[in-house]
Parts: sequence; structure tokens; C-alpha cells
Amino acid sequence: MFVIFDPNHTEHSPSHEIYDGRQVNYAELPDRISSIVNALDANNIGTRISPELFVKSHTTSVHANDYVNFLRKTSDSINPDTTFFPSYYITDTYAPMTTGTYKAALGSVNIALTGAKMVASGEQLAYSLCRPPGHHAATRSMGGYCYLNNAAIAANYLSHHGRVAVLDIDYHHGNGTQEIFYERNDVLYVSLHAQPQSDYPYIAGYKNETGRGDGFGYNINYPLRQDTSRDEYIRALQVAIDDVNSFDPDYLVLSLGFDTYVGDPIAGFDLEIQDFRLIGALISELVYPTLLIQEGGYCVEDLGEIATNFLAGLTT
Ligand code: Q9C
Ligand code: ZN
Repeated sequence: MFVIFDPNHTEHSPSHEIYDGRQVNYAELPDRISSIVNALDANNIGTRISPELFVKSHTTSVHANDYVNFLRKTSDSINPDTTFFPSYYITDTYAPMTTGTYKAALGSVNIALTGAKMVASGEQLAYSLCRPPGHHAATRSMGGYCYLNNAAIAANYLSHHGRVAVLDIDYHHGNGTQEIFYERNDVLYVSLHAQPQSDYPYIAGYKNETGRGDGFGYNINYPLRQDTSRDEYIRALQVAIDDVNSFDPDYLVLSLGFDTYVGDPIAGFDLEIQDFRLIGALISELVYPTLLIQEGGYCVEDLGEIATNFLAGLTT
């Protein structure tokens, strides 16, 4: 398995987010990625490679030009060491920008596209260590630590080679990915997440959001109560996996969030570190060329061990 990694993500490092009107520590930290990379190294998992550069049109076929330009110009105008909260093209108070944000977000897209290209050319599995994450970024908006939708851009790239299923197991619903593919039937979106009645992003992720037009029936949400037990979670995951198998895609993109972990500081279901081995094993029943896209997961200390457990289950 190739692991695509780029140290340049550290240039995006906001000092805080705003929660309930108060400044709180930013949860989406650069150390999240080092935690995973260090654990992969220590366990001799995967072959680490650097991303290739891709042309901007891959990004602008998913995101509006004016939005991408806004990200670029805003990043350019921010003074180093300041954290700026844009007033436009943003859905909440969880997507602050620093001067390196645009560069890091484009870098994250290149990480995703490098993995997509490998999977399109015959690799069975690639792991794109994307940061910042992407699944809350919609056609014309940032939010929830996300600026450009890495998984959607990769899935759109793969859709030129065949039909694609996006399975999203981040704790939060991927409202951006859902929006981007809502009217398409060549990309299936299936998401397992905390119910939006009680959890971010609140405005999307409901059961009755099933797609529109050509996309009707190709958007599937499994909202779960915050107090969902491990066994209930595993049962729901099995149903989501069956949906992907019924669609029978040519490629699978997994939006891989580790914030379902019980120890996550901002989220979490009743899942222990070892449970990610079973989750990986269940997902390994999806025998399609697979691209893993890193989304959330905020318990920096345990992320490495969660990732190695997941990969052990997925690959053995
Ligand atoms: N301070 C992803 O997992 N809520 N985004 C923050 C806690 C926003 C999560 C409140 C959660 C966004 C990619
Ligand atoms: Zn999340």
C-alpha cells in the first residue's frame, strides 16, 4: 500500500475556532498527521510517497471558480501568525484561515489526486493522508475544518474511469460531498454519522436526503444517536457496506474519519481502539480498488494506534 504524505500541511495552523461565541483551541491540529505517520513507520506499514502536482481544473470541476479564487486571495491577504474568520463562502465558525491555508488545501487535494491516479492505474489500495480534511467543503463553501473537498475531487477524477462509491465513516455527516454528488448517479454517497439533530453539521445528514433528479436513490444516510453502542454501530456499518456492494462500483473512496473513537475530544461513538480492526476487516469485504482519504479524528495521542488497527483489519 502506498501512503501519500506531504509535510507542507503544517502551513495551515489556525490558533483557534469559535464555539458557542467563545474562542476555543483549534482541534484540527498538524500533529494529527505526524501521529499517524509515526505509527505507520514504527510498524513498517505501507510505502510513503510524496504527492504529484495536478492541474487546477480537477479542483474547479468540483468547486466554483469564484470560491477557489476567494480562498487564494484571502490566504494571500492574511498576515502571518494571524487567524482570520471569513464572512463569505463559509457555513460556520469552524473554518478559520491562515496565510498558508490555500496552499495547504491545494496540497491536500494533490495528496488525494495522487492516490486516485494510482488506484485508477491498477493499485488495489492507496492511503491519502489529507490535511486539512475535506468532506464539509461544498461547491461554494468551507466549513468544519474543510476548505476543498479532497474525497469529492478524487471521486470525480475516478468517475472518468468508472462508477464510484464514496463511503463516509467520519463521525460527522459529509454535507459537502453529499451536495456535490446529489444529482449524480455515477457516484454513490453512503454515510454513517451522528444524527444531525444533535451533531454538526446540523443542516444535513437526515435519512430522507436520498438524492435528486438523476441522483435520486444514490445518496444514503445512516444517522446514528450519539449513544449508539458498538454493536449497533457495527450493524449499521454492515448495512452501509451492503449498499456499496449492491451498487457494485468500479472504485471505492473511503472518507476515513477516526473521530468515531470514544476518546475523541470533540466527537465519538462507543468505539475503542481495537474496534477499528474489526471496522477495517468489514470494509475489506468491499473488494474494489480503494482510495482511503483521511478526514477527521482529533485524539492526537491515539490516532496512530487507531490507524494501524484499522489498516491491520483492512489488509489481513
Ligand atoms: N469545538 C471534521 O471532522 N464542531 N470536521 C466543532 C468543537 C465542528 C468536524 C465544535 C466539527 C467539524 C472533518
Ligand atoms: Zn468529523
